[in-house]
Amino acid sequence: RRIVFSGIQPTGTPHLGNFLGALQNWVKLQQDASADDTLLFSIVGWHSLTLPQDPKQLSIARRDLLAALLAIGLDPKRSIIFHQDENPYHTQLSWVFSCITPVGKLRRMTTWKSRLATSRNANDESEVDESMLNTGLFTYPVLQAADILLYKATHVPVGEDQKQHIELARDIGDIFNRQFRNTFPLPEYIATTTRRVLSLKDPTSKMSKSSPDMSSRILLTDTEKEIRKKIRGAVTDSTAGITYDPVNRLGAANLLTILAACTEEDVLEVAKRYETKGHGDLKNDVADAVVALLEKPRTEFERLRGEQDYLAQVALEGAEKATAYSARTMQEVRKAIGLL
Ligand code: AQP
Repeated sequence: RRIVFSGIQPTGTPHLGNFLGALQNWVKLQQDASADDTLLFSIVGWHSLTLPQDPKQLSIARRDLLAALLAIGLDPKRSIIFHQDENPYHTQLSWVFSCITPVGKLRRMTTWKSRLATSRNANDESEVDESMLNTGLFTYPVLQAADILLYKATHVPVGEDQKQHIELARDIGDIFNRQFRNTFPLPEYIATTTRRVLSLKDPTSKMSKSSPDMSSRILLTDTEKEIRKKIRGAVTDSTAGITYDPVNRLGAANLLTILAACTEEDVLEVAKRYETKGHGDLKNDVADAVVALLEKPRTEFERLRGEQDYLAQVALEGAEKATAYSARTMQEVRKAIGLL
């Protein structure tokens, strides 16, 4: 019996990277699930606070994200779809875990290291300066471990950038099990077939919701015109012919990755078809494939956005189910640690 858990931050409209790297896989898992399996998909509001958010925009993004999750095909009758911040046990368990997680483990997280790398000391450029970074940025992998283990999840489908955090969740579960009582199964990471989708404007970094450059990402809500324009403007190189070279030709490799993911083919097979073609041909075909892929989610999203009462009802029921489901784990934890 599988218990699947995953989350997404309400830091903006989900993009093609979120969709191909994670969300599409959630829908597949839902389709393939057996009657005994439990699926939990969460909008992780608490996590979004690790970076500054405009409260008004956050509130809208949070609601829209629920509409987007339903629009791609997640079904509240089959999966528990809920706001993490509406189940109080996440932060409670996170605190318990904070108290058994060595600081050294968090310092090894590549997400933290890359944050540090961008935070240089104002007086000495070669020195990193932790003092300007908030504590949440450092400890959010602990909250993520709590998100997962609260439901005793066995499988966690996330993008490859999150793999290390799942390993940390296993470590934390293991520490708890040894120190107190065997409570948590150790969750497994479920990989997606799609590699990281990269920014269309700077293919050395991933496509991201919080990049200020809107043309760097394709939103689930983009119109056909917007999708075509963004793909036409994607950064590629000036070498003739197309090859899949994810080291030296990042822009073209990213477009090939996207096309292969849309058509569910092997990226090298796709690349072969473009050996003698130009970037323009590739971009046209990528645009066609992305337009076709996102058409249904986009229209469904627009429809659901007009159904605010329905969305509120889904959120309420999701939060009730998630809270009820996890209450038992929290009781077990409290008993194990002596706070009952
Ligand atoms: N570019 C990407 N390619 C493949 N997968 C991706 N994911 C994110 N970006 C890519 C996967 O999407 C899921 C949800 O991500 P998240 O909302 O929890 O936050 P994130 O990983 O930090 O994604 P963003 O879009 O870059 O958000 P911001 O800008 O807010 O940080 C995860 O499973 C992630 O792996």
